Amino acid sequence: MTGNPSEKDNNKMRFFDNDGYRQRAACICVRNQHEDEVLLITSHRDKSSWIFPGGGIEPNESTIDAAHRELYEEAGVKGRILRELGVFENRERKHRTTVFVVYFEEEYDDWDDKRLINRQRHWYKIKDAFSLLTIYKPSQLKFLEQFISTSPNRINLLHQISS
Ligand code: O81
Ligand code: MG
Repeated sequence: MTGNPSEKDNNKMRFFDNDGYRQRAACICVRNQHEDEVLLITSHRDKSSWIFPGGGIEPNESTIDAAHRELYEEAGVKGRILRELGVFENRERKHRTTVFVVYFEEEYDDWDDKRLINRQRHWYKIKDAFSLLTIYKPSQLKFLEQFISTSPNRINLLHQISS
């Protein structure tokens, strides 16, 4: 991706389902095998708001490729997909997001959205990510809830959330 933020928006190619829902892919990127830290990025609208990396699937792009691309463009991170968490529908905004759990492999100091819109990234403990999404992006909280309830480490994660 090149150009400024407005070019980014103008160049956006969107891919819709037959019923008019925009298709998205997103990543819950975990930092270690305990799966107790996840990667969040700042919102393009509000730099104090935190969200999961993700975005629209482009025509002729697989859902998995879109997940890798968005993670790299928005967060400057590469990883390997561990599992598909599910497809999450947002009826209000009319989009569906396929969410993948991704194991962190590499991070870069310079990435597209940092250059274009000064997007930031940060690793958060599950409890803190839960609090931030509750405040800033309730529509993505259900990604994290599903992640917690299906993680191999769910007993510890549930304990962290409730403590
Ligand atoms: O670009 C969200 C964007 C924004 C979303 C959507 C996200 O202009 P878009 O529709 O592509 O923007 O809007 P809705 O209405 O589709 O949900 O949410 P909102 O609440 O700000 O309108 O902005 P953010 O979550 O950052 O506040 O995410 P972005 O940070 O990546 O721009 O775009 P997207 O992730 O679906 O698409 P792309 O491909 O990443
Ligand atoms: Mg996005």
